[in-house]
Amino acid sequence: MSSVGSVEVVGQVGILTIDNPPVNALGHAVRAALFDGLKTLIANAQVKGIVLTCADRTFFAGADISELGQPFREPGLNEVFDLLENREKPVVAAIFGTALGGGLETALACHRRIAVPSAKVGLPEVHLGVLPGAGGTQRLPRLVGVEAALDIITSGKSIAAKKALGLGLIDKLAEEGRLREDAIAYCEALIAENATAPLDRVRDRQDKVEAARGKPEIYAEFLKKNARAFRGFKAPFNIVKAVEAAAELDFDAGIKREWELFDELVQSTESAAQRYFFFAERSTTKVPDIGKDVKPLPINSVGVLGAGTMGGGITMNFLNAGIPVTLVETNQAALDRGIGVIRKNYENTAAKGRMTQEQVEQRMALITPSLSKGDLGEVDLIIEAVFEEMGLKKEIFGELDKIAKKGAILASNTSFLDLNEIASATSRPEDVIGLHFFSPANIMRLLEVVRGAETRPEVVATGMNLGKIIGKVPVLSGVCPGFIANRVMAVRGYAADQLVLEGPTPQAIDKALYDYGFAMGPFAMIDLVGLDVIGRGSNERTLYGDLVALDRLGQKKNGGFYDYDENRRATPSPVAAKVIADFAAFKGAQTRGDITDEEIVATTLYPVVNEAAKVLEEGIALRASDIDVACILGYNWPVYTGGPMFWADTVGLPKIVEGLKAMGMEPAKLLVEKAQSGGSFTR
Ligand code: 3H9
Repeated sequence: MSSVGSVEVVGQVGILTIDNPPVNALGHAVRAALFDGLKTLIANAQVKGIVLTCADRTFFAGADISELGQPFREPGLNEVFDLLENREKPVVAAIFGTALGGGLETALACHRRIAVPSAKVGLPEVHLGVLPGAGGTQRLPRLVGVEAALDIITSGKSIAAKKALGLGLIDKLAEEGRLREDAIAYCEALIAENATAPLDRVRDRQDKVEAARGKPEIYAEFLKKNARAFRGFKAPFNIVKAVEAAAELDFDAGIKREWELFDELVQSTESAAQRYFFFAERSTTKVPDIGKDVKPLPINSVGVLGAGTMGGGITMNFLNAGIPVTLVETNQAALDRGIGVIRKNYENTAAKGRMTQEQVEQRMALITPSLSKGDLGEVDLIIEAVFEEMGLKKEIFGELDKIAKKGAILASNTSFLDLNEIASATSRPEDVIGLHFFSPANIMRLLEVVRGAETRPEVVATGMNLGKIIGKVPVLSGVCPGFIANRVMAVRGYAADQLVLEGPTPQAIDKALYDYGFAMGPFAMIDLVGLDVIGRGSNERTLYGDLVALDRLGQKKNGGFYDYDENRRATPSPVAAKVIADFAAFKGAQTRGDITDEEIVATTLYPVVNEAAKVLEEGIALRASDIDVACILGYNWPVYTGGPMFWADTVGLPKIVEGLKAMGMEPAKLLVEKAQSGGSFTR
């Protein structure tokens, strides 16, 4: 046998075990080992049934993602599946960990599936911009029905073993810790049964797919119901077509159709971008000068200063992870209000059935409310989440320096202030770090970890490790105004503010960016946030200031760039149009003629690419993919474009350089260098 596969025989049962760490991905070596192992066991006359399983931490977690889109090497999964679906010997998949994608498809090609209760199964290919291309779209509907299959495959979500049993996706639960024994016993029972009954295969089951035959309305309704979630993506549409093929075609024709639809996706830029993002997300924690020998410090207790929206959201992350939080406010009313909001958030989750009341109480019991910073003397990590004002932050850090125990981490949630200046207010700048959460902090997955000039490696490692503890993706940033995501995305806003003075309406600009894939355009966004957040306090005359002067604060009052009806539906605003025209005249802005959506996108997003190149050039971000991860997770940049850097490579760097010059902007040095040398940021 090869180095990744081994066979053994226990009585009448042959056991084929694959061992390909870390997650037993079904790359070429694994497929070859499966093929050889199965052939060996099928040829062995003593063996009457087969158990297929894996070593280490999980059943196959899917095809090897790095092989997708590469030239294909035999044997393919379908050849392996032909052996699994042999008619002589029953094959039982023994599942633990996560049987995902091609891993679950392998299990579906076995005659039976047994899993421990902690196992999870799913078809997450949609997140990689593809569909299950090894029979998943054809076999799953045969087990669970077309509607459940549509839901499972387009959502990509994992299903716990117990639920999978209820759905008919697996056949039996094993006792936790006894998978091998239970799988062998199950296989022996099948061997005995098989003496009297022919082996049945998932591919032969027809009742569930026949029930859906000739019903195109199922797919039309499903697409309509999910129009918002599927917008911009390609994979969900091909998945729906493939599942429809399962109902309408015979199995072999369905497999052929599935492959065509898979192939179309795997060649697409959208899938390339999503696969790039998969690895990009996982590489953020690799910090070149912080090796595995630098151990993160233990975080068993946390203090949060400020119980407002940010402080409350930050607190929830730790409560969810079972870590006690001392939450400090300056007055009782603010403290009560903050804690009330946290409770309400949890109760809403419980009302939706996603949490029990007991879990709500367990989390709430982890909060120690306090009106004194003096109560933070023993916590391992203190996160300051107060008003963005340097004087205030320095005062607080000066106090914390006196209160916090030796070695405690002092973190600021500042979103644009100079962390080094904040750290200078303490006698221990080596223990100071930025932990920049994005609002709503309990939901958004991005955590920017800001490394100050003096932050010690253990403290950086602890910040990066927090991602694992609280389920965020940490991206390391150096110190600069706005750090990575806010800094590069602010440029989109400036560009849009300038462009709106040159003729295109707020709705035209918003529409072009919405169609690009953002959840909303910059003007709809500012109306939602409130114009007063930006429009007040400037000494200069500004567009926002002019709107605020008319008491147009956005959705919350009198409309802003749009007018709103009582259902908050936006319509173009003649008042805003006049304010814009007056301000443009005041600024002497040149009006341009007709402008296409493509030009709007270029005018607002090329500057983002330029700023991102500067962030990279200055060493603020470690790598281009970190910037993409930050924009995708912090600003909902559409993942199927890969983020600003991957997108720039798709557009072509010389074109971006020319575009920036045509706008009168100076392209970043790194951008020019790469454009001239035929280089790229991400490919
Ligand atoms: C598919 O199956 C297509 C088929 O339908 C059809 C084909 C014809 N491939 O996430 P972690 C690496 S598409 C390659 O940190 P965790 C990962 O990069 C596939 N590499 O661990 C990381 O490497 P590193 C469908 C993979 O415990 C290391 O393993 N399947 C793959 O937090 C550890 O990963 C999926 O989409 C892979 N398939 O989570 C499942 N998977 O250490 C994708 C992982 O160098 N995987 N790696 O950074 C996952 O969701 C999670 O990795 C899993 C473990 C839940 C399994």
